[in-house]
Amino acid sequence: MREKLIAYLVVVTMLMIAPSVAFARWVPTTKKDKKAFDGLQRVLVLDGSNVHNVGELHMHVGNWGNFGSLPGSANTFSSQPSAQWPAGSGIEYLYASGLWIGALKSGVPAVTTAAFQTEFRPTQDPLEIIYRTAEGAKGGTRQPSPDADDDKDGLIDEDWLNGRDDDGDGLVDEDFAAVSKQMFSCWYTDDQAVALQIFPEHNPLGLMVRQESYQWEEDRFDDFVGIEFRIQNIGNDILEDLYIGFFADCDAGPRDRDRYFEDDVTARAFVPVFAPTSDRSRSTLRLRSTGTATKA
Ligand SMILES: [Ca+2]
Ligand SMILES: [Ca+2]
Ligand SMILES: [Ca+2]
Ligand SMILES: [Ca+2]
Repeated sequence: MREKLIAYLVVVTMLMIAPSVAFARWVPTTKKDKKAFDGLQRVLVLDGSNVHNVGELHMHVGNWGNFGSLPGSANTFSSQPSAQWPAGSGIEYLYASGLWIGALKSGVPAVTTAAFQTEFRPTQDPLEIIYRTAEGAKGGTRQPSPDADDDKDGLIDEDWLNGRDDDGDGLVDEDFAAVSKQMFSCWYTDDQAVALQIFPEHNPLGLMVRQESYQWEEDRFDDFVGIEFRIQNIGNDILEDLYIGFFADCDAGPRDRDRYFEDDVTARAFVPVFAPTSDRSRSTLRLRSTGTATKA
């Protein structure tokens, strides 16, 4: 019986992710690295339009587990805010970061990364873009509202925002949960053929990641972007000892100053992670993380 593992993680305060690599600016130089970015397929949203910008932290969100805009790079979206705070200041706190997931795959350790190696990717279906919504959107009512079952079919939020008819009722995204003033929704996997072509050493865990990110505009809640990941084992291997983390290259400084990242000082933040529920009978794991740290 294939074991299913679903992990749920909320990370707030992207601005504060521990900067393990401070000014190790990465620019694709080798043929392989350039190929990795050249190989970004059309379903990846590369036009820079997907930026959280209703709060004070303006942050680019990719639909392949990547955050930040890689300022100064040759990418099509590098002129967009990376993780800029306060809004409009031109002060960046991030070059790029990305989701990492490691586990024992049938006893063999394997790790999938979103940065800098783009091993998470959406499918080639043009529907696999990044979707934008906000509280109040049609179909997006959520609990505790009594109208959370938008289509009155007895199920709540059964057709999440992905451009698809997930419940087979002929309607697309007719009942999902819209969170915050600005929400992005997307999904990707770690076993796409293009990732294996570019990174032949990549050993997929067989994961599907559903990602939503949120931002609010009220003064008390506008200094962060919240991100939720729902991670599912869609492969045929049992995954054990699963770890979730982020790679982050936190170049900090005014983006219009040449080599602004060279005077960065690093610090580490220890963010508490706890598992409020664990339903072993369904092989379900829920993780929630919140935390803050200080800027060095
Ligand atoms: Ca419903
Ligand atoms: Ca539907
Ligand atoms: Ca849907
Ligand atoms: Ca709903």
